[in-house]
Amino acid sequence: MTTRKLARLAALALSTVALAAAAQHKKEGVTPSELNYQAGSSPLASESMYQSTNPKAPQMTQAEFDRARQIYFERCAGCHGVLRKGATGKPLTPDITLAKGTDYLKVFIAYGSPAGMPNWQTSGELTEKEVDMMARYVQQDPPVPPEFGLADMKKTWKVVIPPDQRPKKKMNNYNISNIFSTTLRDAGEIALIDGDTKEIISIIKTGYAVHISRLSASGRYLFVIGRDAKVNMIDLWMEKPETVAEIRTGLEARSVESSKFKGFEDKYAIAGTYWPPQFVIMDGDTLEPLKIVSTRGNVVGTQEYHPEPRVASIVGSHFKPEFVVNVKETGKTLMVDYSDLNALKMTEIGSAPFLHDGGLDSTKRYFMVAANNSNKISVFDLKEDKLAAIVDVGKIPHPGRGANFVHPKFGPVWATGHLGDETISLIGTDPKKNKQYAFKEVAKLTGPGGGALFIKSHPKSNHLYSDTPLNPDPKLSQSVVVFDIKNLDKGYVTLPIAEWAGLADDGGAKRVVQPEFNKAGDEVWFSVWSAKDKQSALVVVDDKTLKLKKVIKDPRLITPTGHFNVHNTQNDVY
Ligand code: DHE
Repeated sequence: MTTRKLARLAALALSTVALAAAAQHKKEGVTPSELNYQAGSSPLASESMYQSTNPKAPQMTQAEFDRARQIYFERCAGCHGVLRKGATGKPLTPDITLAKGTDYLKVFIAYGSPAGMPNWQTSGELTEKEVDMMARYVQQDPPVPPEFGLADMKKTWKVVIPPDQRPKKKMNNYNISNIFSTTLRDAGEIALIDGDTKEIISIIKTGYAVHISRLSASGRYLFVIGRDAKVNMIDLWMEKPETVAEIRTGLEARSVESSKFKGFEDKYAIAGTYWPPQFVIMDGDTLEPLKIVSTRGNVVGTQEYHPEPRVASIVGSHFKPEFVVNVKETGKTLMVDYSDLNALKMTEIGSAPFLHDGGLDSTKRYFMVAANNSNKISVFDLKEDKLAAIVDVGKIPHPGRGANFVHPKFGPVWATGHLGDETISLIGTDPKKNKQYAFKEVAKLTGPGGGALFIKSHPKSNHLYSDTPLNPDPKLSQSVVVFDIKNLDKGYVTLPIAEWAGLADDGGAKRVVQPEFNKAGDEVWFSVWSAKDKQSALVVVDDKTLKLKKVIKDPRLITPTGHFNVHNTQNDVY
């Protein structure tokens, strides 16, 4: 038998294994949407990169290489890492991939694996030709994107309106503490919406695929970060709020925050980047970059060196002049003391790899962060700068910032939903009066299914809301569930939010995403998120009656996802 025939037979045998694996995969409930959530598009695709050639790798034309690189950064880098050294997905460096060979790799790319690799070809996402190209591409040396240092940042830094030319007092009649900043993801914009009148105040251009908004301690400045690491600083005191400073802090990012400790209000801003793996502390009035710190280092536990540990969530401590910076792949949380930037002190606390999103407990003393692919919540004491606990929860916790409420039996708890299962974990957060429940998973509620991203409550509300936008069943992805905090055993009621939006029947996904309260805590806002060429909307629900209060529709509301109420974001109310 020729070597070619043998290879074909081997590939066939492998494909049968992979198909069985894919079936098993389904049984385990890993859905394509969960996988695609991690495999979001990276703006690095359009950066020029250094490329070396590996004589042992299979041949590729320059055009094939460029296209494969683009596909890699759009589909694969989120899990396998920019340098292909592995993140939540396996490493794909040539020492591993060359040994496996093109036929073997093609099968895995085409059919996926039970460990979480999507079935790119059988799902129709990639053609057979593209799969072949990707199998050859991952055997080449990984192209390396450039670093992004102080000089690069300064080149992009613009103070549009200098501090001395900005208003000395609020110049508009908006109730700015009840404004919502809504992410218009694929438009690269945010919508500022008046929470009282529900009218759009303005649409502001921001970075590419804008991700989150955060507020300065005073509530005057709004910071918005795009996936391309562009930060916009918007002055809410202006007659018509606008960008007063902007900067690019790297090539890819997700997090921005500002200093909240007494005496340092509005003094500093911070942005964490996915690439390069670093964070930068900036002047809180102008965004001038002041201090850059790399997060490259060793993974907790194995102590192996990781060349690209991404900066995930960041919170400003209310207990010390510190930023709490969560480094994803190394599983380290850095308490960064900003009281003296020249003699920067950092307390590094290891917990578990894959730190992602999280929020504070109701006293703001404890920070709870999902180590998502470790199925754990790490709890940090921000007063003592100590790890308080690591709590086992369900599959792939995804809290957003989580939800705080007082449980009738367990006292104050913080809650998270999960991407990988239908449970909602409640963790006790009161070591003073409810010590026996503190930092333990005290209860599991049953939600409608996996694919949950955000959960929310409010000190004035008796309800707990959980979305499931990534559930493959449209009935679930287009609705939210609500629990009565005083009667959790009764289970949930379902609100058909997308149906209430009354959108055109245009085939849009209409995913219902991210509950967010207004300042008073008597209304909850949701995005109904469809593709950029389809109609989307915002839906406002009356928290007391759970009835529809208002649908906000406007052709400018393109791909709304997250929304951030000024008061609640400024004061960490959730
Ligand atoms: Fe997010 C928060 C990263 C996909 C909407 N997202 C965060 C944070 C991180 C992160 C690190 C925490 C920031 C902080 O608190 O400082 N998100 C990522 C990804 O890496 C990922 C998985 C893939 C990607 O390519 O970006 C991803 N995120 C999404 C989405 O697909 C969502 C649903 C829609 C969108 O707009 O892109 C989405 N992420 C959000 C929102 C928050 C967020 C709304 C803020 C939650 C909050 O309440 O503060």
